[in-house]
Amino acid sequence: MEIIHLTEINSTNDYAKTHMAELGNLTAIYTDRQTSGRGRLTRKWIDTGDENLYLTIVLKPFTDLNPIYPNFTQYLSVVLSMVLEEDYKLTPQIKWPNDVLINGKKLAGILAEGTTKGGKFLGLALGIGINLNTTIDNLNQIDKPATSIFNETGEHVDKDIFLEKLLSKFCLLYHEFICNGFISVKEYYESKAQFIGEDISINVLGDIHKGIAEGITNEGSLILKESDKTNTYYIGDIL
Ligand code: BT5
Repeated sequence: MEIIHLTEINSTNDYAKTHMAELGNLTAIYTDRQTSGRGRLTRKWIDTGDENLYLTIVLKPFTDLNPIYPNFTQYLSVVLSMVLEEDYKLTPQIKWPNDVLINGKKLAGILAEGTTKGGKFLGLALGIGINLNTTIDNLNQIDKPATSIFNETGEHVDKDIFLEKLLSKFCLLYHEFICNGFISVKEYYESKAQFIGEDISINVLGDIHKGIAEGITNEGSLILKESDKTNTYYIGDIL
C-alpha cells in the first residue's frame, strides 16, 4: 500500500476525491488534523486531536460500479474490529451498517464515497475516523456517546503502529472479500452485531421502521421483522 501523510487537510475523503484520477488503487491517506471531517448526509466527524486517526483508503478494484461497493464500509468495520480484539484486547460491537462501538459508545465511523468523471467510475474513497487517544473532556463534546481506545484501556495508543496493523489486516483479507463479497466476512460481522435478536428502530432516509432485527443477508442488508411482514434494508441507521 502507498501511504500519504498530511499534517492538515479539510477532509481526507475530499483529498482522495479531488486527486482520484492520479491516485493508485490501495493508496492510504491520513492526516494529523482534519478541519472539516464529514459523516454521512450532512453530519460532521469531529477532530478530537492529532493523536487520532483520520484516514481514507483509495480503492479501484473494478472499472465500473460493482454490487459489492456498499459492503466496503462493512468490510472495514470488520477489519477494525479484528484489530481491536486481537491487538488491543477490546470487545468491539458493530452497529449496522458500520459503526464500531466499545461498551455501547462510538469509537469509529466510516464513510464511503464514489467518484465519477464524465460518467466514468474513477474509484472509491473509503474514509474512517478512529478515536485512539481522545480524552474524556473531548469525548464529552460529541453530541452522542463516544469513546476512544485510551478511554477504555487507560493506555496511550501509538498511531503509526495502529495504522500499520489496520492496513495489514485490510490487505490480508482483501482478495477474498473482492472475490466473494460480504459473505467472506459475514460470520465475523454477525458475531459482533449485538443488535441481532433485539427490538430496534431504524431511520431510512427519514422514515422510521420498528421491529426485531432478525439478521443480515448475504449482501449485508438488515433483516427486520416488522409487525406485518419481514423486510430487508440496505441503507439506514439504527436509532
Ligand atoms: C460517520 O458518519 O460516522 C462517518 C465518519 C467518517 C469520518 C472519516 S474521518 C476520515 C474521512 N474524512 C472525512 O471527511 N470523513 C471520513 P455518521 O454515521 O453520519 O456519524 C456522524 C455522527 O458521529 C455525528 O453526527 C456525531 O454524532 C458522531 N461523531 C462525530 N464525531 C465523532 C467522533 N470523533 N467520535 C465519535 N462520534 C463522533
